[in-house]
Amino acid sequence: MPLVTTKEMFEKSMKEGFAVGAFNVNNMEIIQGIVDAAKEENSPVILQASSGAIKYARINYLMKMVEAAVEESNIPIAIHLDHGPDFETCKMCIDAGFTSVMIDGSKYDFEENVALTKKVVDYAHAHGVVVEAELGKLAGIEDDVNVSESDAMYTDPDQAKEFVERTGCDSLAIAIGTSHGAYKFKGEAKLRFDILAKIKEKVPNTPIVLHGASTVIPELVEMCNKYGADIPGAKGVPDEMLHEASVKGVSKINVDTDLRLAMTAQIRKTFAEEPSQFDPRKYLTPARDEIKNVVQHKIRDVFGSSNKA
Ligand code: PGH
Ligand code: CA
Ligand code: ZN
Repeated sequence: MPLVTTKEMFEKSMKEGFAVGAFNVNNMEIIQGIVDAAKEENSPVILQASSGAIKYARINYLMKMVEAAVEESNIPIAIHLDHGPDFETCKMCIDAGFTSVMIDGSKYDFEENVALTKKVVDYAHAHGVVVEAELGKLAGIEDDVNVSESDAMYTDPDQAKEFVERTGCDSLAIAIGTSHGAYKFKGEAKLRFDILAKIKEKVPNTPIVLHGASTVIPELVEMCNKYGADIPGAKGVPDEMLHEASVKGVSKINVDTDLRLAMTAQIRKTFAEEPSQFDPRKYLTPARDEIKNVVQHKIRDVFGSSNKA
Protein backbone atom coordinates (compact mmCIF):
# COMPACT_ATOMS: atom_id res chain seq x y z
CA MET A 1 0.00 0.00 0.00
CA PRO A 2 1.44 3.45 -0.92
CA LEU A 3 1.60 6.37 1.53
CA VAL A 4 -1.92 7.67 2.11
CA THR A 5 -3.50 10.91 3.30
CA THR A 6 -5.54 10.83 6.51
CA LYS A 7 -8.83 11.23 4.65
CA GLU A 8 -10.03 7.64 4.67
CA MET A 9 -8.68 6.69 8.08
CA PHE A 10 -10.44 9.71 9.61
CA GLU A 11 -13.73 8.95 7.84
CA LYS A 12 -13.59 5.45 9.29
CA SER A 13 -12.64 6.77 12.72
CA MET A 14 -15.65 9.11 12.82
CA LYS A 15 -18.01 6.40 11.63
CA GLU A 16 -16.73 3.68 13.96
CA GLY A 17 -15.69 5.71 17.03
CA PHE A 18 -11.96 5.16 17.36
CA ALA A 19 -8.87 7.37 17.09
CA VAL A 20 -5.77 7.03 14.95
CA GLY A 21 -2.47 7.43 16.79
CA ALA A 22 -0.09 10.08 15.45
CA PHE A 23 3.39 9.41 16.70
CA ASN A 24 6.36 11.78 16.44
CA VAL A 25 9.39 10.42 14.63
CA ASN A 26 12.97 11.56 14.35
CA ASN A 27 15.14 8.49 13.82
CA MET A 28 15.10 4.97 12.43
CA GLU A 29 14.49 3.13 15.70
CA ILE A 30 11.41 5.23 16.49
CA ILE A 31 9.95 4.72 13.01
CA GLN A 32 10.54 0.97 13.17
CA GLY A 33 9.11 0.62 16.67
CA ILE A 34 5.91 2.46 15.71
CA VAL A 35 5.36 0.74 12.38
CA ASP A 36 6.10 -2.74 13.77
CA ALA A 37 3.42 -2.15 16.43
CA ALA A 38 0.86 -0.83 13.91
CA LYS A 39 1.56 -3.78 11.60
CA GLU A 40 1.01 -6.29 14.38
CA GLU A 41 -2.27 -4.57 15.30
CA ASN A 42 -3.35 -4.19 11.66
CA SER A 43 -3.97 -0.51 12.41
CA PRO A 44 -3.71 2.67 10.37
CA VAL A 45 -1.00 4.98 11.70
CA ILE A 46 0.26 8.54 11.27
CA LEU A 47 3.98 9.23 11.43
CA GLN A 48 4.58 12.90 12.14
CA ALA A 49 7.69 15.05 12.07
CA SER A 50 7.96 18.51 13.59
CA SER A 51 10.19 21.17 12.06
CA GLY A 52 12.65 20.37 14.87
CA ALA A 53 12.67 16.71 13.83
CA ILE A 54 13.23 17.73 10.21
CA LYS A 55 16.16 19.92 11.24
CA TYR A 56 17.58 17.02 13.26
CA ALA A 57 17.12 14.08 10.90
CA ARG A 58 16.99 15.97 7.57
CA ILE A 59 13.91 15.71 5.39
CA ASN A 60 15.35 13.30 2.80
CA TYR A 61 16.40 10.79 5.45
CA LEU A 62 12.97 10.97 7.08
CA MET A 63 11.15 10.48 3.79
CA LYS A 64 13.34 7.55 2.72
CA MET A 65 12.90 5.81 6.07
CA VAL A 66 9.15 6.32 5.96
CA GLU A 67 9.10 4.98 2.39
CA ALA A 68 11.01 1.90 3.57
CA ALA A 69 8.44 1.38 6.33
CA VAL A 70 5.64 1.68 3.78
CA GLU A 71 7.29 -0.85 1.45
CA GLU A 72 7.51 -3.35 4.30
CA SER A 73 3.87 -3.10 5.36
CA ASN A 74 0.37 -3.17 3.98
CA ILE A 75 -1.32 -0.89 6.49
CA PRO A 76 -2.36 2.72 5.73
CA ILE A 77 0.51 5.04 6.74
CA ALA A 78 0.40 8.85 6.48
CA ILE A 79 3.40 11.14 6.81
CA HIS A 80 2.43 14.42 8.45
CA LEU A 81 4.16 17.70 9.33
CA ASP A 82 3.51 18.42 13.01
CA HIS A 83 3.12 22.11 14.04
CA GLY A 84 4.14 23.65 10.74
CA PRO A 85 5.19 27.17 11.80
CA ASP A 86 4.73 28.93 8.44
CA PHE A 87 3.69 28.53 4.81
CA GLU A 88 7.25 27.86 3.60
CA THR A 89 7.75 24.84 5.89
CA CYS A 90 4.39 23.39 4.82
CA LYS A 91 5.29 23.90 1.16
CA MET A 92 8.69 22.25 1.64
CA CYS A 93 7.03 19.17 3.14
CA ILE A 94 4.31 19.00 0.48
CA ASP A 95 6.97 19.25 -2.23
CA ALA A 96 8.99 16.50 -0.49
CA GLY A 97 6.07 14.06 -0.57
CA PHE A 98 4.34 14.49 2.81
CA THR A 99 0.69 13.46 2.55
CA SER A 100 -0.53 15.73 5.34
CA VAL A 101 0.62 18.99 6.94
CA MET A 102 -0.36 20.96 9.99
CA ILE A 103 -0.25 24.72 9.86
CA ASP A 104 -0.18 25.94 13.44
CA GLY A 105 -1.51 29.48 13.29
CA SER A 106 -2.68 29.34 16.91
CA LYS A 107 -0.08 31.92 17.89
CA TYR A 108 -1.80 34.51 15.66
CA ASP A 109 -5.12 36.24 16.13
CA PHE A 110 -8.21 34.70 14.54
CA GLU A 111 -8.13 36.61 11.24
CA GLU A 112 -4.41 36.01 10.69
CA ASN A 113 -4.83 32.32 11.55
CA VAL A 114 -7.66 32.08 8.98
CA ALA A 115 -5.61 33.79 6.26
CA LEU A 116 -2.46 31.72 6.82
CA THR A 117 -4.39 28.44 7.08
CA LYS A 118 -6.34 29.22 3.89
CA LYS A 119 -3.09 29.90 2.02
CA VAL A 120 -1.69 26.50 3.09
CA VAL A 121 -4.98 24.74 2.28
CA ASP A 122 -5.00 26.17 -1.26
CA TYR A 123 -1.45 24.96 -1.95
CA ALA A 124 -1.90 21.59 -0.22
CA HIS A 125 -5.20 20.71 -1.90
CA ALA A 126 -3.76 21.56 -5.31
CA HIS A 127 -1.15 18.87 -4.57
CA GLY A 128 -3.47 16.21 -3.10
CA VAL A 129 -2.32 16.86 0.47
CA VAL A 130 -4.60 17.37 3.50
CA VAL A 131 -4.27 20.09 6.15
CA GLU A 132 -4.68 20.10 9.92
CA ALA A 133 -5.17 23.53 11.50
CA GLU A 134 -5.30 24.65 15.13
CA LEU A 135 -7.66 26.91 16.99
CA GLY A 136 -7.14 27.68 20.68
CA LYS A 137 -3.86 27.46 22.55
CA LEU A 138 -2.32 24.62 24.50
CA ALA A 139 -0.13 25.46 27.47
CA GLY A 140 3.42 24.09 27.51
CA ILE A 141 6.31 23.86 25.14
CA GLU A 142 5.95 23.06 21.46
CA ASP A 143 9.07 22.68 19.39
CA ASP A 144 9.66 26.36 18.87
CA VAL A 145 6.77 27.92 20.73
CA ASN A 146 6.43 28.33 24.45
CA VAL A 147 2.89 29.16 25.59
CA SER A 148 2.52 30.11 29.24
CA GLU A 149 -0.35 28.60 31.19
CA SER A 150 -2.16 31.92 31.48
CA ASP A 151 -2.01 32.29 27.68
CA ALA A 152 -3.63 28.91 27.08
CA MET A 153 -7.15 29.20 25.71
CA TYR A 154 -9.88 26.65 25.17
CA THR A 155 -11.24 26.40 21.64
CA ASP A 156 -14.47 28.36 21.11
CA PRO A 157 -17.02 26.05 19.40
CA ASP A 158 -18.69 28.87 17.40
CA GLN A 159 -15.33 30.11 16.20
CA ALA A 160 -14.43 26.55 15.24
CA LYS A 161 -17.38 26.42 12.84
CA GLU A 162 -16.50 29.75 11.23
CA PHE A 163 -12.82 28.76 11.07
CA VAL A 164 -13.46 25.44 9.32
CA GLU A 165 -15.88 27.03 6.85
CA ARG A 166 -13.57 29.88 5.94
CA THR A 167 -10.31 27.90 5.71
CA GLY A 168 -11.49 24.59 4.23
CA CYS A 169 -9.06 22.75 6.56
CA ASP A 170 -9.43 18.96 6.62
CA SER A 171 -9.04 18.47 10.37
CA LEU A 172 -8.95 20.69 13.44
CA ALA A 173 -6.69 20.59 16.51
CA ILE A 174 -8.51 21.85 19.57
CA ALA A 175 -7.56 22.96 23.07
CA ILE A 176 -9.58 21.26 25.81
CA GLY A 177 -7.03 21.16 28.62
CA THR A 178 -4.09 19.11 27.37
CA SER A 179 -0.60 20.53 27.01
CA HIS A 180 2.70 19.45 25.50
CA GLY A 181 5.49 17.83 27.48
CA ALA A 182 5.81 15.82 30.69
CA TYR A 183 4.11 18.25 33.09
CA LYS A 184 0.50 18.54 32.01
CA PHE A 185 -1.36 18.86 35.27
CA LYS A 186 -0.38 20.17 38.70
CA GLY A 187 -3.35 18.56 40.45
CA GLU A 188 -5.98 16.21 39.01
CA ALA A 189 -5.98 15.60 35.27
CA LYS A 190 -9.00 17.28 33.71
CA LEU A 191 -10.22 17.54 30.14
CA ARG A 192 -13.16 19.68 28.99
CA PHE A 193 -15.30 17.00 27.35
CA ASP A 194 -18.19 19.49 27.42
CA ILE A 195 -16.28 21.73 24.99
CA LEU A 196 -15.41 18.73 22.80
CA ALA A 197 -19.14 17.84 22.61
CA LYS A 198 -20.06 21.41 21.58
CA ILE A 199 -17.34 21.45 18.93
CA LYS A 200 -18.60 18.11 17.54
CA GLU A 201 -22.09 19.63 17.38
CA LYS A 202 -20.87 22.64 15.41
CA VAL A 203 -18.51 20.77 13.03
CA PRO A 204 -19.78 17.17 13.00
CA ASN A 205 -17.93 16.23 9.81
CA THR A 206 -14.51 17.64 10.70
CA PRO A 207 -12.04 15.18 12.23
CA ILE A 208 -10.84 16.50 15.60
CA VAL A 209 -7.21 16.29 16.74
CA LEU A 210 -5.95 16.10 20.31
CA HIS A 211 -2.42 17.37 20.89
CA GLY A 212 -0.43 17.01 24.08
CA ALA A 213 -1.96 13.59 24.65
CA SER A 214 0.87 11.58 26.16
CA THR A 215 0.03 9.59 29.26
CA VAL A 216 3.49 10.36 30.67
CA ILE A 217 3.50 6.66 31.58
CA PRO A 218 4.32 6.49 35.31
CA GLU A 219 6.33 3.24 35.03
CA LEU A 220 8.61 4.83 32.42
CA VAL A 221 9.10 8.02 34.44
CA GLU A 222 9.95 5.85 37.45
CA MET A 223 12.38 3.78 35.40
CA CYS A 224 14.11 6.91 34.06
CA ASN A 225 14.44 8.31 37.57
CA LYS A 226 15.64 4.98 38.98
CA TYR A 227 18.51 5.00 36.51
CA GLY A 228 19.66 8.55 37.09
CA ALA A 229 17.15 10.87 35.44
CA ASP A 230 15.72 13.91 37.18
CA ILE A 231 12.09 14.15 36.07
CA PRO A 232 10.10 14.66 39.27
CA GLY A 233 6.34 15.19 39.36
CA ALA A 234 5.74 14.41 35.69
CA LYS A 235 2.06 13.85 34.86
CA GLY A 236 0.01 13.22 31.70
CA VAL A 237 -3.46 12.30 30.44
CA PRO A 238 -4.67 8.97 31.86
CA ASP A 239 -5.52 6.16 29.43
CA GLU A 240 -9.22 6.24 30.45
CA MET A 241 -9.56 9.88 29.36
CA LEU A 242 -7.83 9.23 26.05
CA HIS A 243 -10.14 6.30 25.44
CA GLU A 244 -13.13 8.51 26.24
CA ALA A 245 -11.83 11.11 23.78
CA SER A 246 -11.43 8.46 21.07
CA VAL A 247 -15.03 7.33 21.53
CA LYS A 248 -16.43 10.87 21.77
CA GLY A 249 -15.20 12.14 18.45
CA VAL A 250 -11.44 12.69 18.56
CA SER A 251 -9.98 11.17 15.38
CA LYS A 252 -6.24 11.79 15.87
CA ILE A 253 -4.27 11.55 19.11
CA ASN A 254 -0.73 12.97 19.18
CA VAL A 255 2.01 11.23 21.14
CA ASP A 256 5.61 12.35 21.43
CA THR A 257 6.62 12.56 25.10
CA ASP A 258 5.77 8.91 25.85
CA LEU A 259 8.09 7.74 23.05
CA ARG A 260 10.90 9.94 24.38
CA LEU A 261 10.41 8.45 27.84
CA ALA A 262 10.32 4.89 26.46
CA MET A 263 13.57 5.32 24.59
CA THR A 264 15.36 7.12 27.42
CA ALA A 265 14.23 4.66 30.12
CA GLN A 266 15.62 1.66 28.28
CA ILE A 267 18.87 3.35 27.27
CA ARG A 268 19.45 4.51 30.84
CA LYS A 269 18.75 0.99 32.11
CA THR A 270 21.31 -0.59 29.79
CA PHE A 271 23.90 2.07 30.61
CA ALA A 272 23.37 1.52 34.36
CA GLU A 273 23.27 -2.26 34.29
CA GLU A 274 25.95 -2.91 31.69
CA PRO A 275 28.56 -0.17 32.06
CA SER A 276 31.10 -2.10 30.01
CA GLN A 277 28.76 -2.16 26.99
CA PHE A 278 29.39 0.43 24.29
CA ASP A 279 27.80 -1.06 21.18
CA PRO A 280 24.89 1.28 20.27
CA ARG A 281 22.87 -1.70 19.03
CA LYS A 282 22.89 -3.10 22.55
CA TYR A 283 21.03 -0.13 24.00
CA LEU A 284 19.01 0.88 20.94
CA THR A 285 17.44 -2.57 20.56
CA PRO A 286 15.63 -2.48 23.95
CA ALA A 287 14.79 1.18 23.27
CA ARG A 288 13.12 0.26 19.97
CA ASP A 289 11.31 -2.66 21.64
CA GLU A 290 9.94 -0.35 24.35
CA ILE A 291 8.65 2.09 21.71
CA LYS A 292 6.86 -0.79 20.06
CA ASN A 293 5.33 -1.86 23.40
CA VAL A 294 4.09 1.63 24.18
CA VAL A 295 2.59 2.16 20.72
CA GLN A 296 0.97 -1.28 20.67
CA HIS A 297 -0.67 -0.67 24.05
CA LYS A 298 -2.09 2.66 22.89
CA ILE A 299 -3.41 1.32 19.58
CA ARG A 300 -4.94 -1.83 21.08
CA ASP A 301 -6.08 -0.82 24.57
CA VAL A 302 -6.68 2.93 24.37
CA PHE A 303 -7.32 4.32 20.87
CA GLY A 304 -9.24 1.31 19.56
CA SER A 305 -7.66 1.28 16.09
CA SER A 306 -6.64 -2.39 15.97
CA ASN A 307 -7.91 -4.15 12.85
CA LYS A 308 -9.11 -0.86 11.32
CA ALA A 309 -6.47 -0.87 8.59
C1 PGH B 1 2.03 16.52 20.44
C2 PGH B 1 2.62 15.55 21.44
N1 PGH B 1 2.69 16.68 19.28
O1 PGH B 1 2.21 17.53 18.36
O2 PGH B 1 1.00 17.11 20.62
O3 PGH B 1 2.23 15.85 22.77
O4 PGH B 1 4.01 16.05 24.52
O5 PGH B 1 1.84 15.00 25.04
O6 PGH B 1 3.45 13.82 23.59
P1 PGH B 1 2.93 15.13 24.03
CA1 CA C 1 -0.16 25.69 18.66
ZN1 ZN D 1 1.25 19.09 19.37
